[in-house]
Amino acid sequence: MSLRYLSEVDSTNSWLIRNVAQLEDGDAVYTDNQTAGRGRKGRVWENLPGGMLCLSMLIRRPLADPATLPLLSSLAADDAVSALCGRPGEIKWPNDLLLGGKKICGILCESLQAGDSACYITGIGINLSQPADFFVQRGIPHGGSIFSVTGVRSTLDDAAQALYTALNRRIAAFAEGGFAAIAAEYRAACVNLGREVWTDTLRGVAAAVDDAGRLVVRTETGETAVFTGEVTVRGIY
Ligand code: BT5
Repeated sequence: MSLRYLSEVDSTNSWLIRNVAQLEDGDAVYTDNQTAGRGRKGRVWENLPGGMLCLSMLIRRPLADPATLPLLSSLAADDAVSALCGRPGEIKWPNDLLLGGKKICGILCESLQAGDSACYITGIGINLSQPADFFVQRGIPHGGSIFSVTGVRSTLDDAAQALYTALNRRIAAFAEGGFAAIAAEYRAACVNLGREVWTDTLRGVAAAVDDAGRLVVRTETGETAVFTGEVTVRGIY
């Protein structure tokens, strides 16, 4: 298990995928200069050299519930943000982390086959020090950094250490118990509950996050549990 700094890399997730054969469970890399950061579904994760933490960790142990690794990751990112600026974030189900209503963190989890076994990567970007106009210029006015929201400056190494510690602290219980092992803390940090939400196919009120990590949406016709990443929450940004 090791945490390694890279001065520049296309994507920390891609670096782990390329080097998986030489890596062990818990190995992680981080940078503050990611030149081709990836979001979900081919979207771009915007980079400002020196302004953000990009960290990816390889998980080679079996996971009871790999589909909820993004939810676990958002809780670990929240731990790190709280440690860095003294203020907890707000998790927007399933895995966006907001601070003061701004998206300060993005998470991309991937799975791959290494030899006979499946392994997983959690890749986490935390905006540390970009000014507010960085987000406006890049067309992401709902984005923010710890600095732009709270005025607190954190160093890259402190942020990487805080996130790596949080991931390691949480991963054992999660690997064995799945989402149920972290459900209570996740629910306490989740801001969707009680709010109006909609997906492509339904509209209602977020009533709960169940023990499988699904968002339970109450509609006029009853309750439906959804496990799709694309949920819009009214009035959250
Ligand atoms: C994400 O995708 O939010 C996942 C981002 C994961 C980045 C990490 S960094 C370490 C690791 N290595 C990688 O290559 N990736 C991971 P998604 O939910 O699809 O959101 C993408 C959207 O977020 C974009 O379309 C923008 O609207 C917005 N966005 C892009 N860059 C941003 C930034 N720096 N801060 C806030 N929002 C951003």
